[in-house]
Amino acid sequence: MIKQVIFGDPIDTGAIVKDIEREERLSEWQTEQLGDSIVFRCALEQKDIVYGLGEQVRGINKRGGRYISYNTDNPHHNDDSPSLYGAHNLLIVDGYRHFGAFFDTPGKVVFDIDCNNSGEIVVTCPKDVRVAELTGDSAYLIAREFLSVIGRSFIPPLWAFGFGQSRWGYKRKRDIDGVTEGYRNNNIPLDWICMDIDYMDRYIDFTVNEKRFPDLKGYAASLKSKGIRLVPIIDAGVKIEPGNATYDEGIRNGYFCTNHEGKPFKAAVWPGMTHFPDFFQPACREWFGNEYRKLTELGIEGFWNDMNEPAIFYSEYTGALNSLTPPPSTETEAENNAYKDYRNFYHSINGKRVLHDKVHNLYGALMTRAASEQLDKLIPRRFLLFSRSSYVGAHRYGGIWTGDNGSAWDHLARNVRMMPSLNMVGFLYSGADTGGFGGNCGRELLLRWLAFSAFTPLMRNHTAILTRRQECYRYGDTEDFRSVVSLRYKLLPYIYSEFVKAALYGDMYMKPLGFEFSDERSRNIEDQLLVGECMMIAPVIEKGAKGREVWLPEEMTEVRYDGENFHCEQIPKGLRHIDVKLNEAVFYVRKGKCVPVCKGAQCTDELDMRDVVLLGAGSEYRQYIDDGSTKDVSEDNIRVIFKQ
Ligand code: MIG
Repeated sequence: MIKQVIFGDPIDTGAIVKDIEREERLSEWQTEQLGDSIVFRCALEQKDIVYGLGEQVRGINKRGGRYISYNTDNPHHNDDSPSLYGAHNLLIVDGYRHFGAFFDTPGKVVFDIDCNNSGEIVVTCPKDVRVAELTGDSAYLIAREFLSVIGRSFIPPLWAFGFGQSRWGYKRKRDIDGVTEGYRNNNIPLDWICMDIDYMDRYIDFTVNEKRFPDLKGYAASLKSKGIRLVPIIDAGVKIEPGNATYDEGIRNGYFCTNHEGKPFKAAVWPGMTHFPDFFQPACREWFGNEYRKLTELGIEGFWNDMNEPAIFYSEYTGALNSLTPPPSTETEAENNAYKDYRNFYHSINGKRVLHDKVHNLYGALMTRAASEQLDKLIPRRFLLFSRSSYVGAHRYGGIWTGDNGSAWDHLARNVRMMPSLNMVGFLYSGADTGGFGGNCGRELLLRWLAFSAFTPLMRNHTAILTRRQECYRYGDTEDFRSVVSLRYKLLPYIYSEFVKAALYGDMYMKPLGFEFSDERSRNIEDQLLVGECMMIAPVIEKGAKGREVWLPEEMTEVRYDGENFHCEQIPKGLRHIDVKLNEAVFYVRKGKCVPVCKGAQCTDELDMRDVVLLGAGSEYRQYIDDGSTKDVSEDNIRVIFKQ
């Protein structure tokens, strides 16, 4: 069941696309207006688990923490950082009773989830907010109800489920050639390579540095013939550069955010001083989205949108170099320059001037929407698009990556815990910077991380400039890497099919164990996940570990891929210790189910997903399969295959 209560006069965020019945008051939450805020409270039982919040720190169970939805660029985040790159204001309480709430506002929201041992949740929102209240028989059913009102997930093409390699600092064609050769020569599969800001002319959006990337069109075509796509980055800020068409058109049409005096707001990002497109204006969205044409005309079919919180180094008001100040780890410290600047510029929303701070969390989501709506017209096939900043609703337009993390074991663990939370709020196509963005990634960490990312829809190795080279062929003996990345390709018939079915049916692709199993052990597991309807994974996320403990809530088939063959073993319900070598990824096929695997290939263009073998104790599998790029995604493309 879902109903909504509207407080004040909230702006429509676009998160909810279905009509929901309106009520006067919430059932589970006490409401109190305090000045410009509304505070919602509810008491928790001792064993209640609190799910939700999508891209956030700490556990799958959010209990015991304080979190702030206020999209922030914090590359040095840890479990006490209040804010990350997205705002996903859903909570689901799971215990004797099951209920949830979505706090739908583009402004700042503070969640205190039994942080002071008060035994209650306290949510502080701006006074204009729409609250959707959910009830149901289980946390899983509540999540599904939520997914049913926010609309269908973005579905990228098949190649976007292949492995992607990225690094900030591929400066010229030669660098990309090196990556292509490194992967192909070592027989490690690869489908796409990101182009970071270095490909542009002085970091100006929609330009290409012709000296360093001559004939990008020809280059993109020749790479594509080898089964490799180029995926360039687009930043939010447009360089102030009279004579540049994007800048000139933006100025001429009043498409940029404005300052206190009503002139275009100036802030420094990578290109130097920029203006920010006012994505709240429909005409601006259409214009900016159309600019991607300058790259789609060169054969580009995938993009990543960055710096769209928006990240600000300094502005015409704050002056100081913000990126060099330590990142915020508490709310008060978080009063950095970017936060001050969010009160220094305005949007035009339905003809009204609105301070950015009030609608901050929607900015990145609207950039995604701008790009997606036009790419849909520009490209006759499905395209890849993923963004750093997001709000619920953007999941219909693109995927997300979880922003800047670090080459450290706790970031791998956080990646594992974030995935099911992201799925609850619709972001099925998501993943983290595998191997970690900041810092130097060692061999063991990269292999363990790849063995987890092999199951996430977005599987991309990405790292920052000046860090250790992180491509899979740079760590000596490449055999282990070949084994782990090849497993991903062998599993693509399953991963792709489960992803698309989850999108079609408004379901989650990755789930906490507690969504399907009600025993206390399953409810409290933070390092095992359900993947699709038929699989459970138990990634190794500890340094130096030779294996790990695995909880099987039911009898399952344990599957081990050693680089050559799959080995299956029936395992009874219970606790078990497994050894996991560095070249392995162990997964479990659920009771009575099957997982299809194929032969694998160096790229998805060469993958035969029709020729599959079923692993597991079940007798059939319902496989979604298409040409990998048709926009006509429907249930008609599901076929039932039976075990031989
Ligand atoms: O200020 O484009 O999160 O993935 O490599 C850093 C350079 C800007 C931040 C992104 C990261 C990207 C980097 N960008």
